[in-house]
Amino acid sequence: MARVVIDPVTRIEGHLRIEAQVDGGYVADAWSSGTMFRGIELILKGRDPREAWIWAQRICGVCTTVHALASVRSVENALNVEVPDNARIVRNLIAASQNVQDHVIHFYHLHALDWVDVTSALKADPGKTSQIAESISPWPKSSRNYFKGVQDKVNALVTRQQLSLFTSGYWGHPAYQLPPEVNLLAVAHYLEALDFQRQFIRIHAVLGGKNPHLQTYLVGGMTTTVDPNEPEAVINPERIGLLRDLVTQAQAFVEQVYLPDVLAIAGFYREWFQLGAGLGNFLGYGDYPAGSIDDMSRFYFPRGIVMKCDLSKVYPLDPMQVTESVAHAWYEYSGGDNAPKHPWRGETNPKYSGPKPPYEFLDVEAKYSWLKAPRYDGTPMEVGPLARVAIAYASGHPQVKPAVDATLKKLNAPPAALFSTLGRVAARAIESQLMAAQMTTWVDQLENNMSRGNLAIHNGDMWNPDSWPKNARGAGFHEAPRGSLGHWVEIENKQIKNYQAVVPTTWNAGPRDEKGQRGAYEVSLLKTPVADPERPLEILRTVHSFDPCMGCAVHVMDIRGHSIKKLSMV
Ligand code: NFE
Ligand code: MG
Repeated sequence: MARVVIDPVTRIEGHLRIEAQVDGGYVADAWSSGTMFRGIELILKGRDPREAWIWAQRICGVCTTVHALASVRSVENALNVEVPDNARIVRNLIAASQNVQDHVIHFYHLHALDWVDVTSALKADPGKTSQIAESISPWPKSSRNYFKGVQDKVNALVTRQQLSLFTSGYWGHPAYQLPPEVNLLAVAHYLEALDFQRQFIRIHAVLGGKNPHLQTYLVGGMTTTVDPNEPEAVINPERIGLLRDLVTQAQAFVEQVYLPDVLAIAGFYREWFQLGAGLGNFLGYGDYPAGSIDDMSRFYFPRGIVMKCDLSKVYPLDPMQVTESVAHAWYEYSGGDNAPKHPWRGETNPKYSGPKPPYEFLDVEAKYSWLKAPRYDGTPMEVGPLARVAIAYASGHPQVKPAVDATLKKLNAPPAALFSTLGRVAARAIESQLMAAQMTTWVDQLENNMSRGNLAIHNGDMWNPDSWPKNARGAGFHEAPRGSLGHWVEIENKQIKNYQAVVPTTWNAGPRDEKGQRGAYEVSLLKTPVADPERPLEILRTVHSFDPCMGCAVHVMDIRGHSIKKLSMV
């Protein structure tokens, strides 16, 4: 029996500690802890709600823009403001490109090395890699010489001991199962994906002025001027052409590189379609409006709940059922830590109580994380690409259902296989494919509006605070790359009285609640095989399959101590 401590978990954003009890080669119990406090909800208090998005956006630099969007939506909801159609479209394009870029980075740069052994790629026959590449995709960079060049490049890095990009991996671990040729294919695409994501996110530079942390939001719309006759306008025919080019490149990369790689790699790890299922309960606020934000029936991703992995039914979602528990989090609530609070009554009162001497492990019987524990109707839920895909699939979504069925067919797997570690990986790739395709529709809509003379991008009706009610409150929702994001704002006398963000990674990586119910990571790790407790690669596979972002999750110190084994990965 061993207590495995992974702290810090790397190849994520932020500071995550996982403790797992490993008995007889399997995880018997697990605890997830965010080890850093930030306090952005407190920083927002007393500010002008029109500038909330600028501060809220600093919750994260990875999903950079998502908090800006949730924030302006919460204030628009409070002040009852509609945004013009062009602002809706620009926001959809910004969010969808964030989603695609984030998923590509996650698969290649944050997660692939859990499945891909870089050192094995050096033993590959580049000619065979070329044959494999050409058998699964029309992607042009697939010749023997190309893969030989990649192999030589990696070999030179190894010889010169410049492997920093790939250092401290568990190379040679028995759980790696790809043949050398597939490892080489993945390493080549790891490097190509670096270039792709850098090029593609120019979309944010166009529509947001910069990336990360876009600058073009406004409560009531956007500042991205639309004018077909104005070369200085942000959106004009030339820019529409650039957007179209970038979207076309994204479609090609996702369909010809990302998705085929996911399928190829998954084929060698089929047992991971049975591992890491987790809670089986999924929540999605839904997003990507086709009209008014209040017309949820026309969202691209529908709002809803799937329970117990049952894809035959989607339950309605009522945001009033969202609460956060601090029974095991380093906060205190007026009214007692065992009484969860809805975000409109939410409080952020940090109270660090640390682990107990000798500081070896988290004090899991008491408080052990800076993340609160979000719950829906008292039940822990998973959020993220798998939740969105499962809810849309169960709703019979006209694009999502065929895309999921096609992928499952290629994998020769039933829909139940989605509920797994690899199911999360596959859902993220499917979602990227769908989003890249949908972006062309939004570029078309923007062009149509522009050519018909519909140039409105901002609604200034509420810009004078004297027109606001004395008291108002609102909620803004967004489906961020890692899942369902909610911002709740209370406005009094033109200032923010209270601001609460309940964030995707808080849902997934949160600790136990007052009833002792585990969070999504904690459940998904149960029964994970661990071949070597000194190198717990399998635990990282499942944790990384959620794409953790702790900066987001804590938004709101390191535990110093000693453990049986401290482990870190690149
Ligand atoms: Ni910091 Fe984030 C996303 C949000 S995750 S990455 O996606 O919101 O909690
Ligand atoms: Mg919060």
